[in-house]
Amino acid sequence: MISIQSKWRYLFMFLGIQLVVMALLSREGYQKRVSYFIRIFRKPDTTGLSGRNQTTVGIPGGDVYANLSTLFKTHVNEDHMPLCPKTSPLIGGPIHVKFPSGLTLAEVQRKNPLVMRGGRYRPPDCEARHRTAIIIPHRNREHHLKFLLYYLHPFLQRQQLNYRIYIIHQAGTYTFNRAKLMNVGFREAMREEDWDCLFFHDVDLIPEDDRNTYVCDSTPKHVAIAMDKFGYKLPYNMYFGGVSALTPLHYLKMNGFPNNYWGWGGEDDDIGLRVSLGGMYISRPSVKVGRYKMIKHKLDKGNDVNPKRFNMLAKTRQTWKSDGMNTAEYELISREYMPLYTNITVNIGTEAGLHSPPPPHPPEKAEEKHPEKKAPAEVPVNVPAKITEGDTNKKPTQNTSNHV
Ligand code: UD2
Ligand code: MN
Repeated sequence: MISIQSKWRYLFMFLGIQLVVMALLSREGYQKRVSYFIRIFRKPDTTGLSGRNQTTVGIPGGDVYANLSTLFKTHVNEDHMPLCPKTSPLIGGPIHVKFPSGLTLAEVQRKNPLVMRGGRYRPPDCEARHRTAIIIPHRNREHHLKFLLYYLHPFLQRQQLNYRIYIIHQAGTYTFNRAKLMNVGFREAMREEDWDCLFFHDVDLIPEDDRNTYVCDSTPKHVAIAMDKFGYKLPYNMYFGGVSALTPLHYLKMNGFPNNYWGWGGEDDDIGLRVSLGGMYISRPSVKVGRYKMIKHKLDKGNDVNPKRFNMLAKTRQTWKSDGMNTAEYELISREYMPLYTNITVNIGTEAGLHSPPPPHPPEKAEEKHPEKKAPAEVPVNVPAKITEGDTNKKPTQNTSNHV
């Protein structure tokens, strides 16, 4: 016969086991289902802002514009503005990224009424703690730029940053040079304002989590750590492509980025190596937070795979001090203050310099045109390391689904 006391004991044991199971399910990623059951027993949330993370406010439906409208109603005396809180109360969690058809720049502008000419923003109700410049190398990617602006502006506003978006547009049709454009962006942005952090940002990468704050760390930060194109994993330890964040001091310590990588590939590994050569470490956000969706695309015309990249990478140790920010030569063509960004158009010349005609291209080896993705090389993050082929042999982006 079971006594009343032991009945209670069994009941408590049963409830305890249920709690443990729920906790495990929640840890394994079943938060949605578990919180659905929890919500059945809880009073309805009257704020409409309940999040999946207790310490932050979630974004209803993952909509990047969800809670921004509260800002527009704020009126504060500009002379007596309080410092913004350390963690913005507007920050949510995961963002649901999709690419609405028919989106126009005018629509993006309409949805961001507090963004000033030149893509400039300051929080209307508090003094920002951080001043961040976003530097985007660009040519012929207007379609991607529109989607990036659509997501980036509200994302940065929710983080209560003082920011400006710079598009560094390579003039002409000569081979693209991503890293040199970053050097131009650094100098032109710093000439304009005393930024305390610079984000170097591919035009086709959309952040997928609000908690990925666009502020600098005490060491150079590689931000795009988990991308859909690499299965939301870091492809290899020394990887430094996509999005990175450096203070002006970090940038100068590593002599900026290289100027001599023309075409696709290698420059990101050179930059990663420069961090170590400049005596610094790479920091990263967690894989949960540093998530990005890349708008799928083909390899661009005028950005063929750079066949010299392995030879160049083998020499970075010898070249980094004589090729970089200290030798970046360019000709500024125009600076335009567009409604959603500052457009800097620049002539960066060719391998032969700013004004001399380009040298004839040597014929490329057939396999260089479509290098196969190899197993990523394991190189410890903090140790200056020899770069091997595997590091820079990420397959250049080919046409796939999700193409917009
Ligand atoms: C990878 C890296 C990228 C860079 C590149 C090699 C990711 C997510 N990114 O990108 O950081 O290291 O390999 O060079 O792995 N661009 C233009 N117009 C052009 C060509 C390039 O605007 O005609 C800009 C644009 O901002 C683009 C970036 O350069 O996002 C990188 O070029 P990509 O997107 O063609 O190269 P991808 O995706 O393989
Ligand atoms: Mn890309």
